[in-house]
Amino acid sequence: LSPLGELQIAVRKHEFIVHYQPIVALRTGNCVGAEALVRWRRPDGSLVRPDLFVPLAEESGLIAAITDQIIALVVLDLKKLLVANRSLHIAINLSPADVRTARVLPVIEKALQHTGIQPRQIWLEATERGFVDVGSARSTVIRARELGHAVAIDDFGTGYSSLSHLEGLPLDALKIDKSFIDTIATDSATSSVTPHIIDMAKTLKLKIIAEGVETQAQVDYLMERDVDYGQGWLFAKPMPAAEFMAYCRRAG
Ligand code: G
Ligand code: G
Ligand code: MN
Ligand code: NA
Repeated sequence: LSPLGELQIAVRKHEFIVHYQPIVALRTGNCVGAEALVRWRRPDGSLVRPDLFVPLAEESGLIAAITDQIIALVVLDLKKLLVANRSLHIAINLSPADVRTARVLPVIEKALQHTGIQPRQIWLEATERGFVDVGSARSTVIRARELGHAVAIDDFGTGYSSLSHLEGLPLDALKIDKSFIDTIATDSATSSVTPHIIDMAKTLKLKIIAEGVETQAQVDYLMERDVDYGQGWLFAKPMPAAEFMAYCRRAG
């Protein structure tokens, strides 16, 4: 069976699960939400990381069905989280095609009906690749925000977004890619770029989420520059929903 054939079967059999990586307000240490990260659970119980199948899913168009399954899983988990908590948000990753077509917006709208989950509790993340066609991305972002979602640009700094690209987009947040966070408190060439990304995000009035935070030195640097949120192994690795619920109870 080809990799694509296997992935098709996985979609048919709903073999995808979601782990949650907490997003923490740096100033208070409180958990404000999480990013939903898909894993493919093979019949033998092993978990396949998204970087090993999302590209094939995107090329083949299977990503749309996978995204729909993730939306359903996130809504089920958020309903349980609501019992324990109040205003947590979950960020869902959109593929570039989802950003171009806005196809997912009615899917999310329908999934939220009769759940008690507020649209503002669903954040949408898309990498810079999703914003290459600014015209269609812009209408998706506008519509998503009309519906009450927040929209973040993901992995910022790794793609081809320019300031002029972003200026036309009414985004809520920017996630600074881990590769830039890694350079904090080192003297590598890219470390001089990180403060400029932070300044640019502030100029555009975007909330900033630092990805891949691993050390307290990075937190200190980010807090000095008023970065709002962090995500990374220093706080927690991605984890199943039940563990995330327990984490939220501990971390406020
Ligand atoms: O969890 P991990 O670090 O292995 O995720 C790697 C990358 O895979 C993430 O940064 C993200 O860009 C992508 N990814 C994770 N979950 C999803 C998802 O549900 N949909 C899409 N399109 N991409 C995802
Ligand atoms: O959306 P994105 O492709 O950026 O997903 C983040 C990925 O990076 C996740 O798959 C997660 O497992 C991984 N990750 C998150 N935090 C850390 C971290 O602090 N260190 C490292 N090495 N990887 C991380
Ligand atoms: Mn992401
Ligand atoms: Na990211």
